[in-house]
Amino acid sequence: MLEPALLAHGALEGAQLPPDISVLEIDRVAQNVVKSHLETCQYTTEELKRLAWSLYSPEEVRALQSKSCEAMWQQCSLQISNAIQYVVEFAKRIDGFMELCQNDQIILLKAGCLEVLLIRMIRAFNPLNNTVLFEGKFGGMQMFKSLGCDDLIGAIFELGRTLCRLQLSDEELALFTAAVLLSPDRPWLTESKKVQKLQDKIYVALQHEIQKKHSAEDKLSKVVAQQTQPGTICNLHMDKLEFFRLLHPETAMNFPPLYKEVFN
Ligand code: MHQ
Repeated sequence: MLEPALLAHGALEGAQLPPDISVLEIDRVAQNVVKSHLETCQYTTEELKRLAWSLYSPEEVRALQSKSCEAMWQQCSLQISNAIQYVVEFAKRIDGFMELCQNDQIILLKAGCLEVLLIRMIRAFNPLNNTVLFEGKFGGMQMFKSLGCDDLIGAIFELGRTLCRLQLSDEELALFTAAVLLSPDRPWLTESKKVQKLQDKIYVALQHEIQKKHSAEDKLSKVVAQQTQPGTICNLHMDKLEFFRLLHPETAMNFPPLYKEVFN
């Protein structure tokens, strides 16, 4: 028989609010998280719609492909580092995050920012032609050939396609990425109970948001199931980075400070 306590605490089970969380509080959490997301999402939906038309020409793609591996890593790490700054700002604006001890803030950001970035990517990913925004224009995965990480890039594009199929709204994306950031199971957290409480509220808010628009489908479980995939990609990225560091220590030394701090 199933343990009743386990059922009651499963993030995916039922829509009941824990007795100490009011509907009002959940609304406040949702509003804060969505506002924080919209203020820090780097590109507005309108901007992205306009940009979707500017594709790299075959010549431009060839030029990217003929770059050295080092130059391309440098360029990518700069873009990622920029985007991470927005994720950090997003975290800081989530109610409760800044009240965590600094140690835990750093642990959550280090562990979660690439995952959040990869989930945010769906806003800048076009599943119709399999292109992603890179330095102001959209291009396919061939763009990144000179990195020599076809498996990593393939996994990232695959994730883009899978997540796009969920057709998440900005509200859902905001709450989902906040829940990923506030994962209480990150190693070395000192106040994981506090993080758990914040994440619980966000999950309840996400559940409400999903119920608003979608007639009782199991979208939440699909959304939550995706959480493992970005994690796998993050490990793959760490492997590639480690390997790259061995081959090109000088270039790796000159990576943007934020990128180094997050991934060292
Ligand atoms: C953000 C905007 C944004 C900015 C940068 C790890 C490695 C060496 C290569 C985009 C990965 C290459 C990234 C730049 C490639 C998959 C990376 C390089 C949403 C995410 C997005 C679009 C990043 C997506 C992943 C990109 C293209 O708001």
